[in-house]
Amino acid sequence: LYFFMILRPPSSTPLISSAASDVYKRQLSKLALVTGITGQDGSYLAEFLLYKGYQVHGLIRRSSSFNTSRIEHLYKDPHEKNVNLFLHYEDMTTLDSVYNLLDKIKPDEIYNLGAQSHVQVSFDMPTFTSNVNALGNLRILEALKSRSSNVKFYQASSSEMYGSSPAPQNEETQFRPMSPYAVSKLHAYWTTVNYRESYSLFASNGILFNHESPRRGRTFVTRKITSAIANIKAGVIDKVYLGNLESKRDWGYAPEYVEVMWQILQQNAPDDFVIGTGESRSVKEFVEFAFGYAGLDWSKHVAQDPKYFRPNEVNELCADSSKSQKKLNWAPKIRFEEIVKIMVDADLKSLGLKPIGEGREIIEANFGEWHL
Ligand code: NAP
Ligand code: G4F
Repeated sequence: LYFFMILRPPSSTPLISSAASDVYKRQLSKLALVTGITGQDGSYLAEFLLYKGYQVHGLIRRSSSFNTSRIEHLYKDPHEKNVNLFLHYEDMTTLDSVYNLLDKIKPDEIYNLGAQSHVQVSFDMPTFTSNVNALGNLRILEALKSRSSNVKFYQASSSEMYGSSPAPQNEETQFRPMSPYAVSKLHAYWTTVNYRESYSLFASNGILFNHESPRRGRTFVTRKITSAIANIKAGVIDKVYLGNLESKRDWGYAPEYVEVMWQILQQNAPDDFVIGTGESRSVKEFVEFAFGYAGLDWSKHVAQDPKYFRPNEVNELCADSSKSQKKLNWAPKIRFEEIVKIMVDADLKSLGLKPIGEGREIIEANFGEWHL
């Protein structure tokens, strides 16, 4: 009940009432609207924007169980003083209140991160995936168009869109999507470009390669592995079942990637940017390194189950981020081994086990300020 009290958005009164606009006084430098704020990236982005002095408005969807665990530490009751984070119920499949929200809160920046983001699930739920990912983006851009808005819009595009195009991939590489998820993201990508070119909206795509963290959902392969390691160490399970171990991904560290989302919207002109580390590793390499770091023999604990193989597989993703390096002066700090260490340590700690210890040091050496 306590958590419900502190976390619930102000749902008993209309979120957008005439009085509400008084609440959102523009005492702060800028105001951002974030879809997908309860997800991995949304939660880090909210943290980063609050640190930058933004007032942050997040859309969350109604759920019968808590879906706000990643932003619990950021949320304050709106009746308190100096509240800079506000939550609004919405769903990407309808976005009923998006026009009202734009009128009332007048955001300077919109980060569209809300998505059915699981590739394998998209094969089971293709129309839902498209409704959320493709039409959700279109709903926001239509609203922006109709308001001839000066809002800056960021679209969370994905390296998954490259599909079968050979690595390395950059902004010029042909898209050859291989999943309903990729197709839906491609729709959103092109809608963003199209609305930029047709209506002069400040609308940019970040084409982000895989990025991970201790906040990664537990059904994505990296977190599934690191969480299994902690559970094996704790004696809760003995085996983890995976699918294809041969596919290769370019894995980066999520907190760094939300910083660059913000940077993309601070440019003078809208544009599209590839963001990745330029290093591609197989799922098997992730398994070997993560189990090795935790002092476990992976071959005793990893088995394969055909149910985790996809109808179609993207074999290799590897970013050529040279445009971002040049134009945004962006380069990744945290590399593959370090991400694995950070994630294994965090999962050990969350089960009350002693972390191996290097994960914390890596964060302290590379971050400060907003990400501690
Ligand atoms: P995530 O953890 O799965 O978060 C997705 C967010 O979208 C969650 O807040 C989720 O809410 C919300 N959402 C899903 N369906 C919704 C709906 N119908 N209405 C409203 N909200 C909905 O994803 P992520 O890893 O943070 O990724 C953020 C974005 O970047 C996504 O668009 C993803 O496709 C894209 N992307 C991610 C990566 C990556 O490697 N992480 C790479 C490239 C692009 P609940 O919490 O209620 O589920
Ligand atoms: O962790 P994954 O599910 O990530 P995937 O499919 O690359 O998608 C992620 O990255 C995209 C960017 O390229 C995002 F747009 C997307 O939203 C998401 O964040 O799977 C990674 C690889 C795949 O090749 C998969 O087949 O791991 C393989 N894999 C092997 N066993 C598994 C498993 N993936 C999952 N989820 N679960 C397994 O048991």
